[in-house]
Amino acid sequence: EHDPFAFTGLTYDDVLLLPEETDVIPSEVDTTTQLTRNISVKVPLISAAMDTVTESRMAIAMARQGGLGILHRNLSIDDQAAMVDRVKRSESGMVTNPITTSPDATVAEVDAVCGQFRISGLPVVDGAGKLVGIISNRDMRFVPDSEKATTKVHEVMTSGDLVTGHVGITGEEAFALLGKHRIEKLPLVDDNGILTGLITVKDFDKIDKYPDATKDEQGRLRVGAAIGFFGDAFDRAVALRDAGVDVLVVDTANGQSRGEIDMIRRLKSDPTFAGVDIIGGNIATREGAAALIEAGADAVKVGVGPGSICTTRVVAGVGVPQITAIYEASKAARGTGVPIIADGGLQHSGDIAKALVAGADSVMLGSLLAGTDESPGDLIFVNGKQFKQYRGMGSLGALQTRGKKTSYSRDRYFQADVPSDDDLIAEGIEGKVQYRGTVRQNVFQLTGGLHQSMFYVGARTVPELKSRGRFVRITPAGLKESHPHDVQMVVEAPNYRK
Ligand code: RVP
Repeated sequence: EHDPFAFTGLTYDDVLLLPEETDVIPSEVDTTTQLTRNISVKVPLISAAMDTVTESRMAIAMARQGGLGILHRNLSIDDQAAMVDRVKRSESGMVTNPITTSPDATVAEVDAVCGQFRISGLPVVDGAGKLVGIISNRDMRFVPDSEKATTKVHEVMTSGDLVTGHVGITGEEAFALLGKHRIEKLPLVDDNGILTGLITVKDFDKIDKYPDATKDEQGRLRVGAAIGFFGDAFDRAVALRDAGVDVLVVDTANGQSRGEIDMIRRLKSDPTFAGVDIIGGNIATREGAAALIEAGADAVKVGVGPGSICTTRVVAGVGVPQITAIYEASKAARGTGVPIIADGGLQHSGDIAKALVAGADSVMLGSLLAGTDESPGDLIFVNGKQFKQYRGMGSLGALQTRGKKTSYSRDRYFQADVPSDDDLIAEGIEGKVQYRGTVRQNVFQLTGGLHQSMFYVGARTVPELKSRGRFVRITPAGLKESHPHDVQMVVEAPNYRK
């Protein structure tokens, strides 16, 4: 029987977690959780695939802090693949396929490459791939700017007495060699002197500095990237896979659509994608989640309309308040081993635990990260206050083609066939959010809030939180009481904003 008023939808502000008996303290909880079938993260936070949130800088910062970044898809295939490459090269036990230069390249060229990848030097190889030297900032420092375009690498590189390691060297041996010779880079070579890898001292520093980092088997940071289903979407998936992406998100505004389901099926049945987990989304019902799981998704992303910049619920009148959407989707996922990602609508750290108790395994954040240093775009000053731009991927700005060849965001809203910018129907807005410092500071406050939630609920682990957590439904009066009231804030709190 078709019942048009099936149930009531609740969202974050409609519920609170009940305090429970506890013998847990916040500092000893473990927030490790399953992101997809095959990938776990120590921090359940994912940055949104939006062009004002996640490019390579954000993805690197999120993975270092123990979460993950999903690179947006409103750019060319080549540009997006290059971002994957930048993240995968950013930090590792060893770079297996290091960027190199040739003896005949110019110092200016090396400078440009180093700047682009934020590295301090390059191994120099001949045409056959044989290591002939190494060039670093130290070698280039005394070349005057005016001569950089004419000075050749072989004139300034270090080539005599090169310290190298042999392929298969252990981390400890490499670290000892770097220390003994007081050098920063150790090229690895095979018996014929062919360059096979590179170990840098920075990689060891970072292991100490980012103990929670989300890494692959080779010690490289993990990264995800969004794709669609329309046009050359499969070529995009192939390019991202070849660049080393760990996770692909088939990213549309209605995951329960033929185009998306077919794309997930195609990727899951292609053995060349066996090493890449596929996330499907977004859906907001039990049936939607079941459809994506049936298609083979390795995780299901939930959220139709909760996003801070989203107008789908008013433009189309469609959506499900997020706590109910998560809860419904989690019913379809139960027992399947497919994790749920709660995407959009989180405003405060307390919303993370609410999402997990409702049935999610991790959360995706847009507005809470858009104001950080690592998001794309410059600071905007308004009346002496600092802001950063933040816009929906369904906003007019993201959908229209003005000034570019095409918009890659249109098929997210199933408008790839719309002939002119004038005929677009936006489902998002363009705005700004307050500047809020580094990703590190913000992730620290967000996970800190989650630690407090877990203490109150008496949960040492995320699975314990999910099974122990219970909600109370609240009224608008209860919500008013939850926030600071009857007082004027005089000091800015690090984790509270109205
Ligand atoms: P929020 O964290 O509330 O800012 O929401 C971010 C989420 O909003 C994204 O991950 C995405 O699912 C959704 N989004 C992005 N663009 C739009 C839109 O234009 N409607 N919505």
